[in-house]
Amino acid sequence: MKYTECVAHTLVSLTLVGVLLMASGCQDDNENGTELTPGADTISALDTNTTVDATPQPDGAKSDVMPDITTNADTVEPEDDTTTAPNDAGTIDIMEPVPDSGPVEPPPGALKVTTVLSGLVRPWAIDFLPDGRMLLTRRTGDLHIVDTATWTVSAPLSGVPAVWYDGQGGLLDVLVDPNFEENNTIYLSYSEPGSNGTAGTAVVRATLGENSLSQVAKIFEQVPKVVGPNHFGSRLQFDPTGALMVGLGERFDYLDDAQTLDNHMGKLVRIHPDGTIPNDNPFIGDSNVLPEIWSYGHRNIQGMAVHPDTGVVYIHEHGPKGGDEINRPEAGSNYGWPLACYGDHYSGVDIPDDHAGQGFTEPLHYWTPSIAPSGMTFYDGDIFPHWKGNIFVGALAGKHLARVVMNGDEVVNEEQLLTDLNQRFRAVEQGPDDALYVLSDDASNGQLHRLTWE
Ligand SMILES: [Ca+2]
Repeated sequence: MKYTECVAHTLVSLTLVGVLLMASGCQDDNENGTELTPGADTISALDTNTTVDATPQPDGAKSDVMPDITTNADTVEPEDDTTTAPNDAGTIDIMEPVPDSGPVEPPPGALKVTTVLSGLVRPWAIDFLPDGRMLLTRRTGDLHIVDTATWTVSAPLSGVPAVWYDGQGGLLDVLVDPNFEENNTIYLSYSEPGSNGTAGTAVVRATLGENSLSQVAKIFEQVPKVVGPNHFGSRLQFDPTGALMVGLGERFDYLDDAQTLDNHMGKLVRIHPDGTIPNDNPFIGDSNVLPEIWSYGHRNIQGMAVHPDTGVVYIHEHGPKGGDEINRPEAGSNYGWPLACYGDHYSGVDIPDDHAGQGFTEPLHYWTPSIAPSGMTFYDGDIFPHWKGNIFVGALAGKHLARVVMNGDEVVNEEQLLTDLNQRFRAVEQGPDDALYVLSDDASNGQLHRLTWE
């Protein structure tokens, strides 16, 4: 069984629309925008075509910046669950990724970049519906349905919860339920306003209509809500058992809380799609630990992807000055923040690199200096046969799309794509047409690019 993120095979007919290249100037943590006032909400599609060709680079030897790591088999063994579990898939086999037999030669052609949407105000996430249409969130608090045949963006849907739109907060990720054709259900993560100027990440599930959401139900709320505009995470994915994984941030000023388990700061959380808690979570039965917690010691999780062969969830998270990480979170594991990091504090204060020696789990991969990763997908389509199994990660401060080459669970090479566009890349997904869709982050001219090989 494949756990691909997009299962429909509607071939979208593309009306090519234009591009207006625009550097946004946001650097560092890399995330903080330079402009927090919502811009005009007009979304326009321009009428010129733009393509960018790039010469592929061979997948060479392993980079010398990567740590030597040994990965273990994932130990998830779902047990009988007495809680309500609408999507509980029961017992499954979780496999290790199989090492590749070797690099696949690129087919004739080159990377083609077609800009299909422009003028987006603070876009944040995309996901595809089984009929080929696309959902688009904007941090302003707006959810749209995009007709991918005409690249027409709908008016904002009603029914979206009120969001705390400031700093890095607002409407964040969107995820389509694997059984959407039966239940019309989607999930949204967002920064939820609290009392006295506080905020925290929350997740709702809702029924998607043409113009509105209905049956909106909050299924998770990060506690405690705190003041501060940074590090809300967040990304959503389903794990191989049908549980929903919620990747969170440590809310920046609360970094030490990433190491304590009575809060949701810097945690990866695992819940059932209705918000109940799986009874095979790693800390079930420990009264001192919040039972939603799957793993901890994370900093700011803004990427999450499902391995196409194993169904296992991988994440990435921001480091501070260096030390962005890719991890394959295992039940109950501690990923070290803020006690271990391949970067250091912004002040220059050292943070020990060594994870394993301190009892923490080493990352599969890290970036020093930081690229400020956001968005993540495995590629499993036929347009890029030579990129099958690669991980694609958007880079905000790094202003490129990272192609991370995997051999089994080992990272063996990396290539920077789309550097010519000079844009902050917020999200990347594989579409139902097997193209890669890359969303750029901007206060007024966010763009969606369709990547093919022609
Ligand atoms: Ca360090």
